[in-house]
This record gives sequence, C-alpha cells and structure tokens, in this order.
Amino acid sequence: MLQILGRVTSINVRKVLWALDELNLRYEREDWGMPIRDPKVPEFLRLNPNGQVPVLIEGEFVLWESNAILVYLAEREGVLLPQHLESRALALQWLGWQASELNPPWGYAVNALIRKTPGYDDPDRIAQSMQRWGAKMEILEGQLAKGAPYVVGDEFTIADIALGLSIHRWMSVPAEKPDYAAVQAYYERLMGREAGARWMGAETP
Ligand SMILES: N[C@@H](CCC(=O)N[C@@H](CS)C(=O)NCC(=O)O)C(=O)O
Repeated sequence: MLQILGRVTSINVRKVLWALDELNLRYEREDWGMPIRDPKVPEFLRLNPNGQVPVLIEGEFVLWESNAILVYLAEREGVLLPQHLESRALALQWLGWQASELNPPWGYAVNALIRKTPGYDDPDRIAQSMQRWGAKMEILEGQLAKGAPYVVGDEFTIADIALGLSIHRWMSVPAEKPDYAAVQAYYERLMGREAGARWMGAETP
C-alpha cells in the first residue's frame, strides 16, 4: 500500500493526493507538517532530510519532492503524461515552471494576505510580490489563451494538477488582480473534475 506523509493543508501534498485520486490508487496518509506534527525530527529527517512534506513510501522505496512524486505515479501507471515525446517534454516543462518560476514570487503576499504571518506587513513588498506573481500568471494566460483545454493540449496531465493548485492559490488571495479570462476558464474546467474540486476545495487555499 502506498503511504503518503503530509498534511492536507499543504499545496504540495494536495498535488500528490489529487494525482492518486485521478489514478484511482489507494493509499494511507499520515499527518506530518507544522503545526500538526513537526517534520524536523530525526524519525522524519531520515526519510526526507529537508524536513518537508510530501513524502511517498512504497515498501523500501522513499521519494520526496512533490513533482518527482507526480512523475513517478504517472510513469508507474502509464497515464497523466503524454506518450508523444514532445508533448511529454512540454508537460514536464510546465511542471518544472510551476515550481521554479510561478511559485517563488507569491511567498510574501501569501504570508501577508492569507496566512497573516506576523512580520509580513510591508505594503511595498506585498505589492512587489503580487506584481511578480501576476507577471508569471500572464505567461500562463498567454499559453491558455491559445485555446487548448489543458496546458499542453487536449490531454489532462500532471502539469495541470500542479498548475491548478497554484491557480487556486492565486484565486484565493484577497488582493486586486488582473482579470485573466483564459486562466479563469481553465480553473473552472479543472474544478469540474471530481478530484480537482476535492483538492482545490475552498477551505484549503
Ligand atoms: N519542493 C518541495 C517543497 C515542499 C514544501 O515546501 N513543503 C512544505 C509544505 S507546502 C513543508 O513541508 N513545510 C514545512 C511543514 O509543513 O512543516 C516539494 O515540492 O515537495
């Protein structure tokens, strides 16, 4: 039985849970991650030295990094990644872009406006974070405005899972935002999937 370590309030854990549901795979989940259960303890650090969730365990096999877990699950099941070489590369491109380009700018704004983390109250830095985040969202808008239902075409892939959760966060942040019509339509399409609606639920920004 697959085992997932991580709290459902984590966007990176929800990526994995969404993929597992799309694949109809059964799993057991153990709550780890602050404030529920501190992963910076020897027992957890032996599994993931970063002290972060999610972690996948299958027998002796241990895997961390949410996008690597998505790729593993997709390849294990032979779905959610295109067979066609170029389409597959494009799906991996958007998956990598989500983690390395789209996510980093939101840190300050999300801490200030969603998490209300003490110390994150500088209006200039909030504005700067929103501006940089918006610039990345504009790139996604440009791709989606080409008219395909999913980010690399007609096929739903693990890249859509990762992007969907990032867009959900964008939608949840209470701030003035540009109106991205293609992103909005894509988000609604992803919400139309049973597992998408489950893991992009309103209570989990
Ligand atoms: N690059 C990692 C990032 C993982 C990450 O940042 N996880 C956060 C939750 S979203 C975490 O473990 N935070 C510490 C905690 O929850 O205690 C991945 O994609 O798996």
